[in-house]
Amino acid sequence: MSGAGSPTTAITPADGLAPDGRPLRLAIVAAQWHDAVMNGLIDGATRLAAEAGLSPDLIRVPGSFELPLGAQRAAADHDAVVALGVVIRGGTPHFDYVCDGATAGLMRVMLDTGVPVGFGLLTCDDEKQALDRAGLPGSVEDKGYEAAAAALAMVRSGQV
Ligand code: DLZ
Repeated sequence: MSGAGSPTTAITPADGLAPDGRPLRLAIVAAQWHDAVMNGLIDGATRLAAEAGLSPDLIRVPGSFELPLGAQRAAADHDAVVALGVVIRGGTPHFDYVCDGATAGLMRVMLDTGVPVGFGLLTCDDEKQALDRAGLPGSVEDKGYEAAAAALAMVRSGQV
């Protein structure tokens, strides 16, 4: 899937406010595998939050397979959740099980709770693909930032 064509709407502090004027509660739920890539994703989501005037809560889970439960817990007391993880293909079908479980679980959390979950799970063939999407110096995409923007956009679209 190409990242070309992603939305370019600028984020303003108004995007961080609930209709009653209080700041939105934003959680970043982040797996702990592949440190360098994860740091880039978390920085990207945090940068987006700062542009919206928000200080997100950072919740770490062991791996991407644990993202749905982390997101479900966060959805209980946040207006939006950003789920971040990196899974890199190995030599067994394990990759597919972790990616499928995490993806289906995150969708279920979003639909069951009605709380937007930004999908920042990188599913890559190798580390270079992940670094290219991590929002780091030299990266071509910034998937943590994009996932956070999507979560806030969904909060906004539910308010109209
Ligand atoms: C086990 C595993 C493997 C092999 N690879 C990754 C990975 O690339 N990225 C990731 O986020 N997590 C990985 N994990 C850990 C699983 O997501 C999970 O944490 C463990 O299976 C324990 O439930």
